[in-house]
Amino acid sequence: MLDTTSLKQYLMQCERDGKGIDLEFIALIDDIAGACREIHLGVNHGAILGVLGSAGSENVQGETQKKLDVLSNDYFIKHCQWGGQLAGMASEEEDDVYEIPAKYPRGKYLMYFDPLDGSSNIDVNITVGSIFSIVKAPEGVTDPKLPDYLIKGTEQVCGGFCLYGPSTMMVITIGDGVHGFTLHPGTGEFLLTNPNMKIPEDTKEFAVNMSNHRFWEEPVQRYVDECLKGTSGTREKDFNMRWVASMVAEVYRILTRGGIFMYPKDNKDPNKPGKLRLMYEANPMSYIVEQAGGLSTTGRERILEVQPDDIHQRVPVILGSKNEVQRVIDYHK
Ligand code: P6P
Repeated sequence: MLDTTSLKQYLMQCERDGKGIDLEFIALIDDIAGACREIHLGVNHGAILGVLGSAGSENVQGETQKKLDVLSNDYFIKHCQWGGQLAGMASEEEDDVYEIPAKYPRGKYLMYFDPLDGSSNIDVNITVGSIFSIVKAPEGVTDPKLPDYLIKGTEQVCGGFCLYGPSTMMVITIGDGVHGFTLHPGTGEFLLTNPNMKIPEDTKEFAVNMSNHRFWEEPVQRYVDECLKGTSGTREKDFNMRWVASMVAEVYRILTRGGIFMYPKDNKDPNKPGKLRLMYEANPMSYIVEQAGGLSTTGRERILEVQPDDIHQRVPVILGSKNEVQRVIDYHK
């Protein structure tokens, strides 16, 4: 086995080096890792455990819930509600903010999470993931209500995701770079296999759901059309395309070899300014991408600067290799 650092050893070293985290935070990450290990087992055993397929219910997003969506949400709550680190949590699968039961102590952090992102892929055995974001609760707030959760992405203490792919990996930032940890299926430890992940500033690979092309705004149509023209157009280089329909898989690929990921604003549903949710998808992923040297924007605004007005609000997302994202930003001006 690789003689590598575990997730807990990495975090303990950060605490000793005064990188702004405390033992309470480390205990919370340990609980999140426990939830992810349990989700890993559900995903990894596929149909064997009878956890695939639809739960026969809808979430607040109006999306049909898969059994594993509901189970993953339960695992996050079960592992994270009792330890005394959280003042409260908000989940994609919960209509309202989740109040920590009175029998448990409350702590100083708020957590936002998407317990199983990309779950439409689960029944077709394609990579899915969990995404989480942690902030400090407003000073002195131990019984947080919705307004207390509406905190900008720039205030995040931590952004992370767990990727249930050919291997299961935890990718995390506490503001000291981005580090990838691979789950050892035998010992259950997350081992540091990808320290200091950096996104190349340039790329030839874009990721977007092309079927929405006619609904996009002009700057995005222009950018993608130029990529498609390749060497026969103004870009003078050919591009490759990917679309996994699982944000965690796309972001991990971009962290590994560069790329630009777009779920832009479209007028398919004028009531939706985008598909992805700010608090538990766009914000944690944007923190990670920026810490890895990339950019993340709505096209008009840095995502981390967006002032939330609801825990389930949606935003357009354009993130990845710095020079490509900057080009899209320039096209919006
Ligand atoms: P579409 C998964 O449902 C998700 O939230 C992201 O992980 C993914 O990038 C996107 O939606 C896929 O959306 O419209 O292509 O199915």
